[in-house]
Formats: sequence, structure tokens, C-alpha cells
Amino acid sequence: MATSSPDRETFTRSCPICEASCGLRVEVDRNARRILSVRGDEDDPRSRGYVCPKATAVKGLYEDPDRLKKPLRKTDDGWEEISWDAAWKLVGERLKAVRDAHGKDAVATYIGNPIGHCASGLLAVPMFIEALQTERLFSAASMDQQPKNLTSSILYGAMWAISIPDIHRTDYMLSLGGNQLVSQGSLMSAPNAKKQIADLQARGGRLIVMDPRRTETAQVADEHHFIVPGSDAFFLFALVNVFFEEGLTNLRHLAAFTDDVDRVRELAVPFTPENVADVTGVPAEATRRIARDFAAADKAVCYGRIGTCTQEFGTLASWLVDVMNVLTGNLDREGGSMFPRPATGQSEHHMWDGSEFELGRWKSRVRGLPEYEGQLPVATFAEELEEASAGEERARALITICGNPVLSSPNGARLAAALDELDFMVSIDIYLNETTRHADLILPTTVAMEHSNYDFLFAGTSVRNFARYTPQIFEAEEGLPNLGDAILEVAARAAGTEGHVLDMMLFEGMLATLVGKPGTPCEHVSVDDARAKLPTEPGIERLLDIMIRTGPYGDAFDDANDGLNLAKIAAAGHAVDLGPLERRLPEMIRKEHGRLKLVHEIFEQDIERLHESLEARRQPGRLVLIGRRQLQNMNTWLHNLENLAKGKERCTLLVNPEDAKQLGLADGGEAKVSSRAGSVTASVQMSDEMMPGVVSLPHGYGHRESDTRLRIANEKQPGANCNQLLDEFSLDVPSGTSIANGVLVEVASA
Ligand SMILES: Nc1nc2c(c(=O)[nH]1)N[C@H]1C(S)=C(S)[C@@H](COP(=O)(O)OP(=O)(O)OC[C@H]3O[C@@H](n4cnc5c(=O)[nH]c(N)nc54)[C@H](O)[C@@H]3O)O[C@H]1N2
Ligand SMILES: Nc1nc2c(c(=O)[nH]1)N[C@H]1C(S)=C(S)[C@@H](COP(=O)(O)OP(=O)(O)OC[C@H]3O[C@@H](n4cnc5c(=O)[nH]c(N)nc54)[C@H](O)[C@@H]3O)O[C@H]1N2
Ligand code: SF4
Ligand SMILES: [Mo]
Repeated sequence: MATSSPDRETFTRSCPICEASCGLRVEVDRNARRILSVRGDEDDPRSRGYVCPKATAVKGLYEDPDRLKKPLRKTDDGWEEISWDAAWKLVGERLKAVRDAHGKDAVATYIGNPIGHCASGLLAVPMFIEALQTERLFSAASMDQQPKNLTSSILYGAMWAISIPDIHRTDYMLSLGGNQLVSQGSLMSAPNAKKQIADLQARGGRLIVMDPRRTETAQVADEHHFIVPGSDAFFLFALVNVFFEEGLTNLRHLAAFTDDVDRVRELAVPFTPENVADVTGVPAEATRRIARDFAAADKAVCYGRIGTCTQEFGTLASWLVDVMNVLTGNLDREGGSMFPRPATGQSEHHMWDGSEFELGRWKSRVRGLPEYEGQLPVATFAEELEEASAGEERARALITICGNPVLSSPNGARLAAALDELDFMVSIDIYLNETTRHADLILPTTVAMEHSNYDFLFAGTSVRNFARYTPQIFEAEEGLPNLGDAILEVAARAAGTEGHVLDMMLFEGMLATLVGKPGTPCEHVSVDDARAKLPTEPGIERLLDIMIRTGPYGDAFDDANDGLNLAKIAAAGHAVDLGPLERRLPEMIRKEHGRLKLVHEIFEQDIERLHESLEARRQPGRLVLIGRRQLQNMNTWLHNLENLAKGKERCTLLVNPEDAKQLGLADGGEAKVSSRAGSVTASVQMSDEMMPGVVSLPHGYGHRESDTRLRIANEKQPGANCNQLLDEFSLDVPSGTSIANGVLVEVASA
């Protein structure tokens, strides 16, 4: 939405940096192609003017002189800019050559986090996967929410059927391993987390935080308890144990379609609060009281995030979070944990193709780790590329898509070396950074103001239903594609065709699947009638319009219907509020039997591993590392913006003062942190925020290569790459997720 004056126009848009997706007001001079200011949009119904410091990245990225705008090809004399035609031709030749000589699995691919914030990218990925057919697909998911995806696949039949805290209506929120004040809420998209929590408390509600660090969120919570990293499954089992022992379970509406409650009771028997207290660090009385308070609250919600996912028992902890909500009848209930309903329809039951959950349809070549949803764990990435590990079976080419795995995944040094063994590497990325410096070709894409967008993924994780479209403001530079077009073009060239062919296939495929589908409001609409009402231009608009019109709030291609279409959402100029979360079970369950079966053999087997780890965890003197996020960072990639990189060194090792004393560390001094995988040095920051026996380093740092183009990052916030300490062999076994929290380390003065 624009207010006019040729050299000073204001547009509203959604912030594409984190899940909160706040509303922004951006002032621009379109003639001069300049962004004049970026502020919060007071009229946005979701964020009401709130923004965090990272909102300015919309301007910073657009203006960053280090950002790439032309394809860069590596030559013996360094990088050279080449034309787009030459770039696409090169991609086609090199990828096709590898596929012809070594087969489809010789082309590996890695997809990083920013794709989640980009509709064109998200919509292109299924076609990209279809065209490449590679068994070697890696992504940031196995460093992130994969345990939650897996438990949702098992329980509800869909990886994104993740329930979200109904923070606006709850009385009691038990939050484990999330730091909403900094992350702005993840798998609970909610702008202005601080206000959401204050509102909860003003209503008389309470927030209880379980975290090995007294975080920013813990400081505003009603209770904070230290918990030993990786021990959440023990703690949650102990709460479940108390529910059964004290007769506190009450499944309410869920009882009619939930199975295996008795089996859960049996499984919880050994985990009494007293039995696990020394392992969790939570006193038994506190555990018992939390169980009683949770069960007594009229509306309660248990929620877990990164700290409960990227740890030794990520799957069990993620599962037990849902078990807590089920046993107290708080799943799919107001004020509990509920399933969002995005307007684009991806969570509708009719999107289910009838197939049941399967894990391990293929395995990684070297270690035999199972695929999940078509992906292999990023922990196996390096070895699948190395001749020494994978021999003739190794991948010879790699496509990276907005990811920086050299810094974001375990043992980046090994991965960096493996990247140099490749015959061909192409990176779709806006920076020459620690990962893309290994590429033969870097293909940049447009940034926020140069393409249109739609909040596709995070409308599915929001605490209230909403729909939002963001228009393009600036023309892109000549040839510069948006992320989705670049992905389609790369896939097309590898398959010997061109991007527009895949774009058309995507469009026609979507029309054929969604229009006229039996059992939907569009059952009697013909594909031709629908096509006549859609934008004719290629791109995301016509795809989104199909999804929205056929979706749960859609107009079903009927002009007399007051339902939604893309034009109506765009005309709103802000997020369109679609109301509070509503009940969706059991209709949403995508299973043959349509029942919520709480126990699966995958959980049963892992509980044996949980039992086995009890004794190991009782060893005294364990020192473990956890991560931490910071307001000015976004994983590895915003450190090159002056106003976000300025200030004190941020990549410090937080150490409890008692530990520091024992380890002989001085505040501000250098420490060497070592693990089985490697070692890094960092300056020590003593802090009683830390649980004794736990140290913390933020991730995303380690900007230390002189041949990148990250002038500001390298100079102002180089930091240390904490992922050098992460071991590619330490996994949450069922989901293949890497352990980033609870890594055994030794620390000494450097
Ligand atoms: N130790 C530890 N490690 C972690 C985590 C942790 O908590 N602890 N967290 C993990 C999590 S949750 C995640 S999501 C991953 C993230 O892991 P990655 O996705 O691998 O890393 P990012 O830093 O998000 O990388 C973003 C890349 O995309 C590029 N980029 C940014 N915007 C655009 C764009 O608009 N277009 C294009 N083409 N490129 C763009 C950037 O230049 C950068 O190269 O890190 C994981 N790593
Ligand atoms: N400013 C900023 N915001 C971001 C990001 C960012 O890099 N910067 N990244 C975005 C991304 S990609 C994601 S996935 C989200 C993540 O969103 P969050 O999960 O909310 O983010 P974190 O700050 O990593 O919170 C994890 C918390 O878990 C705690 N923890 C560590 N180990 C354990 C454990 O074993 N048990 C328990 N109970 N707690 C533990 C840590 O101390 C930390 O406070 O944030 C998103 N938002
Ligand atoms: S909280 Fe996230 S979405 Fe909101 S302004 Fe900050 S970075 Fe953007
Ligand atoms: Mo993430």
C-alpha cells in the first residue's frame, strides 16, 4: 500500500527476517532507488508497530556494497563476473555432465533457512526435487526442528502439523528450550514476544521457563528453573509420571479418538521426579509442583523449541511436549496448543495423498542413516562428498540454496575440505561467504524490496491465523532472478530444459490438483474457468491465487462469494487477521484410521536409549556446551551490516563464576574450548545466568576467511565457529538431528 509523492512513497510490507514476520512501513525514493527509512507499522494487526533492530536489515541488505548482483565464476585468477546467459549455460553443462557420468545421486543439494521466509523459493522446491531426483538432499532442518517434524509425522501424519501455543488465551505456559524475547518466538510466530508475555501475566497467567541459562525470557518469567542440557525427556517423563500417579490426567475432548494412554503410563513408571532429579537438576518437589500446577490450570500449554530439539533426546522431548498437552486435554483446545490454519490450504486434510508415514525409504551411502521426508541428516553431509569415505559412490556436484553450512552445521572444517573435492559447486546466494567461497559459480538473487512475497510457511506457525501478501517495490537489476526462479532455472538446466518450462508445469500441475478436487468447495469448478480468473504472468501470484481461492477461506473462484483471493489480501495492505486458532482434530489427522495413537515403536526404541543414558549422565564433573541467540544476529548472515555488527564483541563464552574459578578462567581472558570434534578460542564472560557445569557460545560466527566478501563481518564480529565443537557423529538418533546443546567440552585458559 503506497502513499504518494514521487520521491517519498511509503509502502507497508512484512519483515522477511524472522518468523514473527512483523509489519513494516518502508519509505522509499523509487526514482533514486533508495530506501529512506524502515519503521514498525502501527496499523499492522499482528505487530502494532513493533519491530526489533533487525528490521533495518531490509535497508542494510539492499544497500550492502558486498551483496552480489551478478553471477560470479571462479577462475585461476580469482572471481569474474559473467553474464546470466553464460551462467545458466555453465550450470546446465556441468550438472548434466555429472548426472550423465555418475547418476542422479551424484548431484547433492543443501537448502538453508532463508528459504522459509521466501514464498517463491518455497513453492519452487518441490519441483526442484522432482527434477533432480537426488537422494542426497540436505538442509538446515536437521540442525533445527526436525524432531518436531518427525513426531508430528508420527502422531498426526504430517510433518508441519505442529501445534502452537495459544499464548493469547492460556493461563499457564511451560516453555522449554526457547528464548522468545530474543528469537521472537519460533514455531509460535508472534511479534513482540515481550508484550505477549506481559499480557499473559496481566491476565493472571503464568510463564514457567526451563533453561540451562537464565535467559532474557527467563528473567521476565514467573518461574525459571535450570535444567541440565539434554535432560528434558527425563523431566517431561517425570511430569507425566506425576499426572498418572496423582490421578491428574484429563483428556477431555481428546478421549474420543486417542489411543495408547495406558502404554504411556507404563513407560513413565521408572521416571519418578525423585529418580531423575540428579540428572535433570530440577528438584523433585519442584517437578511435582509444576505437574500439579499444569494439571490444575484451566488452560495450560507445554511448548519446546531449539533447546528441546537439537539435543541428545530431541525426538523424545518433542513427543513428550505433545503428550503433556494431550494428557491434560490441552491439545487442540483454546488456551492450549492449537493447529493454525493457513489460507493457502497446506494444512487441509484433502492435501493428504493417502500414504502413511515412512522413514528410511533410502539410506545415506556411508553411514546408512535413514532419509526422512526425502532428506538426509546434515551430519552425514561431508562424508557423502569425500572420496575417502564414499569412494566411487560419492557426490560430485553440489547445489547450495541460501545456506551457509560451513558455519551452521557440525564440523564445518571437514565440510569445507569436502567441498573442495567436488567437480562442480553452484551456490544460489547473495554473499561470497564461508560456504560460497568453495563454489565454482555463485548465482545471486533479489532481496526483499525487489520481489513480491507471501508469508507462506509462518502463517502455519502463527499464534493467530492470518494472510499476508507483500508487493515488489523496486525493479530488480537486469537478469537478477528471484529465489524461486533461480531454483527452477538450475533444476531445469540440470534436466536439460529451461526454467519457464518448469514454472508452467508447476502452474498447470497445481491447477489440475487443486481445482475440481472432490470433497472441496471447488469440486464443480472447471480448470478452464479457474484459469480464466487467474493472473497470466508467470510467478508466485498465480500459484498463490489458486491456493487461496481453493483454500479454507477462499472464494472458490466464485465472484459472488465473499471469500478470499490474492487480490483481496493484497488490497488490505497489512496482514489480514483470520481470527484466533480453532479446533482442528480429529479431522486434520492424516492417517488411515484417523485416530491419535500416542505411542509408536520409534519412541519405544528410543526410550531404551534414554534408560541407558541415565547412568552416563550421573558421572560427576561433566561440563557441557549450549548455544545462544542474540537480537542483532540471524544465524550466520547479518554480521555484514554495519548497524547490526557494531558494538562490543558478542561471541563470548558465558561461564558460571564458580566454574570459572575452578577452571582458572578470568573474566575477559581467553579460553580454549575443546571437544571430541575440535577446539576454538573465545573470550570469557563470567555470568551467574549460567547453570553451573554449563557454558554457552552463540552460533553463526567464525568469519575468518580473507577470501570472502564480508568486510564488516570479518572486521567487526569475526567470533569463533562454535560448530567446530559439534560432532557429526552425535545425533538425536530417531530424527538424525545434530546435537548442538549439551556437547561435552573441556575448557582451559588459553
Ligand atoms: N551450534 C548451533 N548451530 C546452529 C543452530 C544452533 O542453534 N546452534 N541453529 C541452526 C538453525 S535453527 C538453523 S535454521 C541453521 C541455519 O543454517 P543455514 O541456513 O545454513 O545458515 P544461514 O545463516 O541461515 O544461511 C543463510 C545463507 O543464505 C544467504 N541468504 C540470505 N538471504 C538470502 C536471500 O534472500 N537470497 C539468497 N539467495 N540467499 C540469501 C546468506 O548469504 C547465507 O549464505 O543454523 C543451525 N546451526
Ligand atoms: N535474533 C535472532 N532471532 C532468531 C534467530 C537468530 O539467529 N537470531 N534464529 C531463528 C531461528 S533459525 C530459529 S530456529 C529460532 C529458534 O528459536 P528459540 O529456540 O527460541 O531460540 P534460542 O535462543 O536458540 O533458544 C533456545 C534456548 O534453549 C536453551 N537450551 C539449550 N539447551 C537446552 C536443553 O537441553 N534444554 C532446555 N530446556 N533448554 C536448552 C538455550 O539456553 C536457549 O535459551 O530463532 C529464530 N529467531
Ligand atoms: S522480530 Fe523478526 S520479523 Fe519482527 S522486525 Fe525483528 S527480524 Fe523482523
Ligand atoms: Mo532455525
